[in-house]
Amino acid sequence: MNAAEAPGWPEEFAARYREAGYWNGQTFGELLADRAHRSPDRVAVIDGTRRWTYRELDERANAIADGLAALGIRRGDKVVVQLPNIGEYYELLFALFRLGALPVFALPAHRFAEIGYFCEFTEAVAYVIADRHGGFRYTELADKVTAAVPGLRHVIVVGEAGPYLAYESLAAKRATGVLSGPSASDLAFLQLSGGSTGTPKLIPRTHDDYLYSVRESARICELTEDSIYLVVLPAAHNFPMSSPGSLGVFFAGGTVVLAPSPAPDVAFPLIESERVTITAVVPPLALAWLRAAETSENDLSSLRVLQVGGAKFSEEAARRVGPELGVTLQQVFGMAEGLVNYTRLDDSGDVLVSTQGRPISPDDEIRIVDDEDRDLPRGTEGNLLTRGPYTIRGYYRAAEHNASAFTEDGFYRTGDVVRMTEEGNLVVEGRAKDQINRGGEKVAAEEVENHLLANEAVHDVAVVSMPDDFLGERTCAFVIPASGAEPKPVTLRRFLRERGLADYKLPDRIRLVAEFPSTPVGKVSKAALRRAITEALRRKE
Ligand code: J2J
Repeated sequence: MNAAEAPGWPEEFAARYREAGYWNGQTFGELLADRAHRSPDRVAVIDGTRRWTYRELDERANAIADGLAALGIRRGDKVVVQLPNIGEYYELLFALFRLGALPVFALPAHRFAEIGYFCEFTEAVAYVIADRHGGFRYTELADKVTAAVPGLRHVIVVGEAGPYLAYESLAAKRATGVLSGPSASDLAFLQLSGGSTGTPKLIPRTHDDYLYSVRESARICELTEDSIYLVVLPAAHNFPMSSPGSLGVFFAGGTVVLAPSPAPDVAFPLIESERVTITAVVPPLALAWLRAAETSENDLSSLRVLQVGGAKFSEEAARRVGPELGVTLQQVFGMAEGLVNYTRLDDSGDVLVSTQGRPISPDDEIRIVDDEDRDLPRGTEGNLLTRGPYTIRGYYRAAEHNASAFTEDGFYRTGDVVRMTEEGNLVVEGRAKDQINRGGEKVAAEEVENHLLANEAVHDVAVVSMPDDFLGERTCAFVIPASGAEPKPVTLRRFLRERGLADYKLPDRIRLVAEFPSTPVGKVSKAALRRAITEALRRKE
């Protein structure tokens, strides 16, 4: 991988991280092999009535890796993976890790606009889907993607493959050549950034750096062979994958249980029947679970830790978690770019409910600065910058954006506004990046704006967040119509859907205006627009 594609750590930092034992030279493929050797018969994955022991997961990963190799998929190739929470996801993940091919993690909610872009931009050789899920036919999406991206050589389908290649047939294929696996300093995958730019950014993570964060997360969350982790969020999201997530559980030798939906009527029975000990949710889900637990007859007593993260969890709701669910709340403030903060399980009640925790590593460098990058005194809120052994030094193929998203000495500008408490915990106070956090789902304002600007009836547009009791924030698009046009919100929303934008990115509200308020330097004042919509909501307009 050349440095222009994915900027790595300067050699002096890499040497330091190796010396400290953070980067220990193990790959994810080796991690699974090691587990399969040590506890072959323990259950690694549960998906409905299907179970995989560590030995079975290991063997299947090898068989699938052989099948992929037989298709000509090689080390360094990109494979867009868009699977729901099913066991095959982990077989495929480890198969790709072993080959050294890089999964590009898409979410099940993504549609043509996102998938087409990922395939094109990464020059992906394959796209892996389930035939259908949640009432959506992914094979139809694949028809559009293959027509638009000629370089995509294979579509691999779990389930009814139609004209495409059946995932199951991969396990029967045999590779002809010898696999040359990756080394730990190679990229392991490309993860999605929540983003604030017109096109989604991709995050290059190595085996070395990611595995370090996974091992330490497993330790901080006190995972053992007896841990049973329920995956309720989309399995490919960074939180349920690595904080400590499924990979942390595999490291510890515990069991991963897949929930097909996060709804309490699906998740609660699974917690009861599989004796789940830990799970991770976003704030709106925590609220939904708190409400459902009031009347639920399910036995949730096995659950010891409820992790909440992805968006700010209100202190009021946080206070209810311990007493009402009988668990320890753990707040997690993380980002796919790297830095992850946890409240520790033995922190005092006040720290658990009122802070978002502290970093994983003693070598996570934290700076809280003003708009001129000057360090602020402890306790003052400011922009969070970070650098460390598992935080990237640049996005994948994004040299221009990297110049502003990172400082010259390699600190990542998180776009989060935080303060640090006396005892060193971070409290998220707000956001400086142009992004809407819809209950943990991130929407880049500029991306939605660009799509709306493609509509003839739209002269200009500004997308901002508006407060929402349940999701924390929702999306509002202010639109200046083209002269003579009067676009209807439903028409604009349909237009976005037809362009293949994921549903969660569609504006919850669209307001037509004649002009935008501006800042003293003449830019659109998004702060004034946010105030305007907040005020209108308060007046119930
Ligand atoms: C406030 N904002 C938060 C929190 C994330 C673990 C947990 C979450 C993510 C994640 C992750 C927040 N309070 N507790 O990758 O490994 C917002 C911040 C942050 C952005 C990152 C993980 N937890 N956020 O959410 O890449 O704005 O990762 O910069 O999706 O979510 O989003 P994402």
